[in-house]
Amino acid sequence: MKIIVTLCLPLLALSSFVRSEGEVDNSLETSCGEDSVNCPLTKATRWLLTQQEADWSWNEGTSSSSVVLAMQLANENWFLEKGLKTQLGVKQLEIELLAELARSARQSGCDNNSERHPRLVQIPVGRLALYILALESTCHDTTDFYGNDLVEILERNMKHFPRKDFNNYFQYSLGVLALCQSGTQAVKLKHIRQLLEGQEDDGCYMFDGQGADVSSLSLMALSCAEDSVPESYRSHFERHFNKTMDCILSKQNEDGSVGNHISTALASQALLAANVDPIVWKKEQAFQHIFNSQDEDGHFGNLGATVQILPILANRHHGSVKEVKAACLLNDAQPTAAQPASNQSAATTELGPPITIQITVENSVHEDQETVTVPVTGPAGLTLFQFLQRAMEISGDQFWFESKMTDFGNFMTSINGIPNDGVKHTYWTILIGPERESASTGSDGITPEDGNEYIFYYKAF
Ligand code: B12
Repeated sequence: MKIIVTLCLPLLALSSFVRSEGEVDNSLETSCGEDSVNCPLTKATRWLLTQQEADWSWNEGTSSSSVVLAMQLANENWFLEKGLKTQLGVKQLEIELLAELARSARQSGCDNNSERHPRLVQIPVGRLALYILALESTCHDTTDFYGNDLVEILERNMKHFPRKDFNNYFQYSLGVLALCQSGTQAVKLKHIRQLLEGQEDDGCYMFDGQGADVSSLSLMALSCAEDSVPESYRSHFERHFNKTMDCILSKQNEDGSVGNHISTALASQALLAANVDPIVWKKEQAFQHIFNSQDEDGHFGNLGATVQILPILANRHHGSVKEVKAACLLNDAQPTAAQPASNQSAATTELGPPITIQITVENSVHEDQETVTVPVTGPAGLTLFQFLQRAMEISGDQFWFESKMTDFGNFMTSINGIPNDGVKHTYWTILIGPERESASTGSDGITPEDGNEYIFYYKAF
């Protein structure tokens, strides 16, 4: 019970701080109030803790950094209270990064006898940035991480943009957020310029779609880097800063939403980071929209959605690591009592009678590529991803695919030998049914019903 109370404390503290500034903002209290067990923040953090695996990682080691970051943004005392599972989770994060650094050094032909060169690190920039943010939020010195200067590595790796695995401004913004909240905390003008260069005429960014996820990350990064902007560049900076803010605000609907619940949470974080008046961005409605999307179990659809939404439930954003770090200095916390038991018995899905679905592969980029449709039969209750695996087993050379694990589950990286191309920006997307509706989640999050059709559509962005 102790942890529940603690988790909600930052909310209460923050809302009273805001009130002391003269604004009345009850939205967070409404969400937690006296019933802290049911407050969205508590429910979400408890769910994330149930997702910790037997080796103390999250999502096969893919998501430990984003979970640790989100947990710390939700409540900096999570790490400082020194709960055993928390410490093991953070140790696991360190091991994962050390393993990635070692793998990367090996791939670069760097063995134990040669000097490790930071330029050779091959961890994608977005992932490295998330590691740095997670480590910073848990009181690590990222300029000396077991002898590695992660900040210098990040700087060097941000030089070549765009390139494979580092080709969108969501990742670039994460890089800037990490630079801005680690090391000397100064962001070089070239990084700020690059972020502004990515803006389209309306202030939005590529891949924003109906939401404004990329613009939101960019605005958080720009807000964080604002202090590094030299006077001579300030008016240019402000013009562009305001354009991105306008992009986000222009996408907000009457009910406070900006695209789906994830986009709404990121937009809210961005507008909070940019100090926009909560009345202007309909904070209460936006929060309500986010709360309404929460599952009984506390998650927001999947792990990726939950970690991205969590900070705003604590009235924080991706630029709040600086604030969270301040607690490291006051680290005289006592070891805590037990943490809530994590429910490691993964929910098992009941499988039903056999159903048949159609999987269509359509290529709008290479027109000579024939459209292929493969029927697959399997028990109701399997996810679309599991149907895809079956399709690959039974269809001979008609259908095969490759995927990689991410915070949001399995991401299709190649189908029938055609890979996503991050340079030409041609990618596999998922459309559903005769209406060809764009899927709102990936193949792990979709549970097909008999007769459903899924179109894997290769298109240029
Ligand atoms: C850029 C982007 C894309 C690009 C990725 C290529 C590129 N150049 O980077 C493209 C356009 C290909 C894309 C496709 C899709 N995307 Co997308 N994408 C994003 C975005 C804006 C940023 C991702 C990123 O770079 N993260 C930063 C890095 C550090 O993290 P990362 O784990 O390495 O990122 C990789 C994965 O996120 C992966 N990825 C991207 N989208 C998706 C979606 C799913 C379901 C999965 C499993 C993985 C995945 O690509 C990233 C780059 O390699 C996010 C926004 C967000 N809020 O996260 C949406 C987002 C992740 N995408 C989303 C969706 C729904 C899709 C699609 C299913 C859309 C569709 N109908 O086809 C497809 C996935 C199809 C597939 N192949 O499996 C949703 C996921 C929602 C959910 N509840 O699961 C998000 C959150 C947007 C949103 N607000 O709804 N996406």
